Amino acid sequence: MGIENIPARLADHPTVRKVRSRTRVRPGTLDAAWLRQLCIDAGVDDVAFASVENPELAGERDHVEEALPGTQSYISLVVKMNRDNVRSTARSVANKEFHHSSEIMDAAAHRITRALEEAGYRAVNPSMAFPMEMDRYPGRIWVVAHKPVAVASGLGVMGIHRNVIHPKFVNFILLGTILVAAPISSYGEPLDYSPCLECKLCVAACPVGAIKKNGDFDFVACATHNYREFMGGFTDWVETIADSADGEDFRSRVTDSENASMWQSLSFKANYKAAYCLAVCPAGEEVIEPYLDDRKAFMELVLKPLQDKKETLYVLPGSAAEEHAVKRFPHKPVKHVGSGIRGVRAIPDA
Ligand code: B12
Ligand code: SF4
Repeated sequence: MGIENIPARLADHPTVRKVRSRTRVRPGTLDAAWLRQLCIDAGVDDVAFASVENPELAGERDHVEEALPGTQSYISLVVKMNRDNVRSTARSVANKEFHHSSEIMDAAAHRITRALEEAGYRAVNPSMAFPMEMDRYPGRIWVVAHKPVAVASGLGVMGIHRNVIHPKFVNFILLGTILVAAPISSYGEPLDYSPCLECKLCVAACPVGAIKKNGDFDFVACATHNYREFMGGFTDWVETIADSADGEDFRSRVTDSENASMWQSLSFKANYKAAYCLAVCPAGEEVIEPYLDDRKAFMELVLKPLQDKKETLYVLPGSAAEEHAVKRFPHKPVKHVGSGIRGVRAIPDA
């Protein structure tokens, strides 16, 4: 619309005069090579693109349209984590690695989004994980599901543990997605093989049996133990406070260590209790060599310390997770807890 088509009062405004006097650049198709370099320079380790039209991503479409009306493309991002930190039996070390890498991802995605905005494109960078849309909890709290986008873009394939395995960096990665309201000059293709070796080390490592040999995933078992200090686990802890007769009664239900750990989660960032499925995965070009050299030695070095670690396992009473924990890890004490989610045992529906 030319300046002659707007009301005189608006046309005379200094902002309008300034903007109308400069050459207008209309954002067109994003050049894939330029965009890739922009992402790498912003701090990610790998990047690929997918179209919203991709039938594999049909389930995401309404969600991303809500987040950024007019979304046309996904920019799928990978940030590497430091491997031995993730493998450490010290939870503080592994958790710091997850949290720090997640900050790198969010910062990089923010920088890329800023650059796109300055180039005239509409784009949003949903959080790599938390914070999420808790008004929808316990439904779909995430804005965009990063895993299917990464798979459709060709950055990796889901392994038995249902995490994306990158052909080089394996699962020592976090994922991010930027939504952009423009087409990209070329989109990725899914990999033509799965980097997963089907070695089942992830099955052997999970202390609550959440990962099944056939690739099924017991979401509740994982969330109850690993996410003891997040969402449902936190709600269950609060209910224990509410249900306790007095301080002494509360201390008989929750140990000092558990309370200190909850304080730490609330003060810094929430503690994951495991992630052992990722820690032990030997696949991928950057990781596989020690496993190929000596599989037994690899298991002694990486799997056994996590299996041997004495730690409390949180399970729903009578669950398959409890049965698995007692049978496979008799040296790890099992503690009965509630899920903190209505309708998922131990909390009645509202
Ligand atoms: C929900 C969620 C979880 C849930 C469910 C996991 C899952 N397999 O979906 C829980 C809390 C268990 C979880 C745990 C972990 N997660 Co998580 N999680 C997500 C989240 C927010 C969405 C996942 C998703 O897309 N699900 C839908 C479909 C695509 O996944 P799906 O596997 O096909 O289907 C599963 C879910 O539907 C789930 N499910 C079933 N019923 C219900 C009900 C509810 C209420 C929910 C929430 C889920 C759920 O079970 C299905 C079967 O696997 C993403 C972040 C994001 N915005 O994408 C991170 C993400 C998938 N998580 C990630 C990580 C690293 C982890 C942990 C290692 C965290 C940790 N440090 O311990 C563990 C690993 C557990 C595992 N083996 O999967 C990474 C994975 C990176 C990768 N290489 O693929 C992501 C992508 C975060 C990121 N930005 O990098 N996570
Ligand atoms: S640990 Fe083995 S089975 Fe599990 S995801 Fe990695 S390669 Fe696949």
